[in-house]
Amino acid sequence: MFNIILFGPPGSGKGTQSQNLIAKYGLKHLSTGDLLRSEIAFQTPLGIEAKNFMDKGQLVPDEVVIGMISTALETNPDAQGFLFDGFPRTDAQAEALDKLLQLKKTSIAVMLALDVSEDELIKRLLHRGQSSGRSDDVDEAVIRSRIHEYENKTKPVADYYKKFNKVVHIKGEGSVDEIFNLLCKEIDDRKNVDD
Ligand code: B4P
Repeated sequence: MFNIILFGPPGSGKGTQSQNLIAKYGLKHLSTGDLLRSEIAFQTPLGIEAKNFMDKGQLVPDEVVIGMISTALETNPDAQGFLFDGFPRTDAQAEALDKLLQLKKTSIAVMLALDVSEDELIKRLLHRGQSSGRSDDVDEAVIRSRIHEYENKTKPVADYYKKFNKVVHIKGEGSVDEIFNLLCKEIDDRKNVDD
């Protein structure tokens, strides 16, 4: 099994690059943002609770997202590997993920961290907000709250994986294809060792 975390601030290209990466490597894509938006669309109790946090640009409570990931891992026993997109976003989520993967006798191979400037993030998200229908992309104040949450709670998660020498920083500005090629090179280097 080969498991990757795609890491970075909101708007750094995680969702965009995930689509290309899962197509190339046959990994199961687990995006907590997508899972939460699906719960919201079906108006489940979990979705109604999560929407309150997401609309303010805040992180959803750890127990909610950890439960969702745990279920997703259980329901995909035959996956060749997982691409985690937008998860883990706190130290508690990272520790929970390690335990869940240990139960499956596997671990994270690499955390690929996309680096993008704050001005570029805001520009991208406001642009997406014009067409995405995502309420958290429309208001610049909400976007700034998301970036603030990232700086305070999510960025330190990279330190957790640095202890195990698993973090690689990738320049997340440039064309989608250029960034994709940089990501693939890092994955191929590690996959060849793993195979
Ligand atoms: P997510 O759904 O994870 O969304 P995101 O981080 O805002 O965006 P992403 O990074 O995937 O978008 P992308 O850059 O691809 O989270 C939404 C919310 O859900 C969070 O704020 C939080 O409330 C909640 N949540 C999710 N996971 C959670 C967790 N684990 N714990 C707690 N709460 C959680 O795309 C952005 C735009 O950039 C797109 O329009 C794209 O086209 C464009 N773009 C991409 N690459 C580009 C490039 N190279 N050049 C120019 N534009 C580019």
